[in-house]
Amino acid sequence: MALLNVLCYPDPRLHKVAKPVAQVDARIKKIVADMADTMYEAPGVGLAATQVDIHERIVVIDTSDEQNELRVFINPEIIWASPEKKAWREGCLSVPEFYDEVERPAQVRVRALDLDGKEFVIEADGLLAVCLQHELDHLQGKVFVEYLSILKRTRISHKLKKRTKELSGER
Ligand code: GNR
Ligand code: NI
Repeated sequence: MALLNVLCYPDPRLHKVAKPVAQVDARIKKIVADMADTMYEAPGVGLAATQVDIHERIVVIDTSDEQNELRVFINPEIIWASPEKKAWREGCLSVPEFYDEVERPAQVRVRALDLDGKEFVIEADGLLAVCLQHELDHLQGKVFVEYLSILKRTRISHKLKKRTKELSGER
């Protein structure tokens, strides 16, 4: 088991755009395993590679109650989004202790590769749809606070900078 360091907003590395994975090989499988360990330890329902400073299109998600249904998405793309929207109270491991409502399409269809490098398509609604869109945003360098007002975002940014400073001073 290996835990990865999760970048904290407003770290500029969270805005890097991830590159597609060329081949699902042992290196990618190791990254996926470490990302899953990191997500479960947090605990979170999803993690994008961008958040652990790996700028490749890799996402892990587990929205199950028992946290025993790991889903892996390599090179994910949203191929359809419903016109119907839904607001959800979102959080992010890179924005600790802040939660706010974001409106997004209620349903999405996503195409990705699995750990065998095989293509699959899933249609999602509810938390899985929210999480997929939240993680795909991370891969584009977008954090959910960018959907909030400038005022809220500035407050969050200041508080997290202060918190990060205090945490590093205590060690
Ligand atoms: O753990 C997480 N919970 C969550 C709740 C509502 C909407 C999105 C999420 S994703 C988040 C983990 C995370 O930061 N993934 O990038
Ligand atoms: Ni997040």
